[in-house]
Amino acid sequence: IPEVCPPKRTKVLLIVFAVCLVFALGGLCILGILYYKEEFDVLRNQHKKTLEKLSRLNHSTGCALCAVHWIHSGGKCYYYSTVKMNWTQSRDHCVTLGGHLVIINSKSEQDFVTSNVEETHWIGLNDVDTEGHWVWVNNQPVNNSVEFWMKRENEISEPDNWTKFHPDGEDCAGLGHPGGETDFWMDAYSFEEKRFVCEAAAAV
Ligand SMILES: *[C@@H]1O[C@H](CO)[C@@H](O)[C@H](O)[C@H]1NC(C)=O
Ligand SMILES: *[C@@H]1O[C@H](CO)[C@@H](O)[C@H](O)[C@H]1NC(C)=O
Ligand SMILES: *[C@@H]1O[C@H](CO)[C@@H](O)[C@H](O)[C@H]1NC(C)=O
Ligand SMILES: *[C@@H]1O[C@H](CO)[C@@H](O)[C@H](O)[C@H]1NC(C)=O
Ligand SMILES: [Ca+2]
Repeated sequence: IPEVCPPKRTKVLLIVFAVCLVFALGGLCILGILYYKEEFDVLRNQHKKTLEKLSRLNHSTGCALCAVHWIHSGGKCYYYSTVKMNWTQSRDHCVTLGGHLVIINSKSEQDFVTSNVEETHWIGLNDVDTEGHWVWVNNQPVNNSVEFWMKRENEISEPDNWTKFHPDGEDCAGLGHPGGETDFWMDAYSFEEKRFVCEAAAAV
């Protein structure tokens, strides 16, 4: 009687081959999963970074743009100088940069501007033209309900028009004074060299 079943050796080979195939497919599967997982992680990272960028933009600008080195706040751009100049040079330098010495119109603007300074800075306020009449660089007088002159308990408050070092007195305003706190306005000699804060409209 002829043998119809395949020989035993062939059977064994087939089984071994099948087992190998299963292992090979499994390996491929794992490689594929690892590969896609890596791709997925890269994509997920990119997505996360993009979201962060968007959120930063959202937060920092509310669709307003400031030039490089200028900081956005409340629809305006602010520039904190690293160089020191006297008041008139500071005023002119802000104009050269496309802005003006900072004009402080609210408590929140005062808080923002002072939050970024750690030493005395010029602001856009002086009484050069009329003694005792403080005007901003846009010729607007100081609003008496929005002023942040330094107050002293039992002594004269700012502006005190100190004449100790110069007989003309003090005609320009800055945040604080050299070596002192910077949260309030003080008058100072216009020829003093200080850092300064410029302000400009934000591009929308
Ligand atoms: C950006 O702001 C808009 C409106 O306030 C908000 O709907 C959106 O979710 C914000 N996007 C991000 C990425 O924070
Ligand atoms: C500041 O001091 C100068 C020099 O003494 C004086 O001419 C000027 O009137 C003073 N200004 C004020 C507002 O007191
Ligand atoms: C001064 O500031 C107050 C408070 O912000 C405001 O109500 C008032 O209109 C301002 N006055 C002038 C003349 O701008
Ligand atoms: C500021 O410095 C410039 C250049 O040195 C000078 O011409 C100007 O008179 C100075 N201004 C004051 C107020 O000292
Ligand atoms: Ca003073």
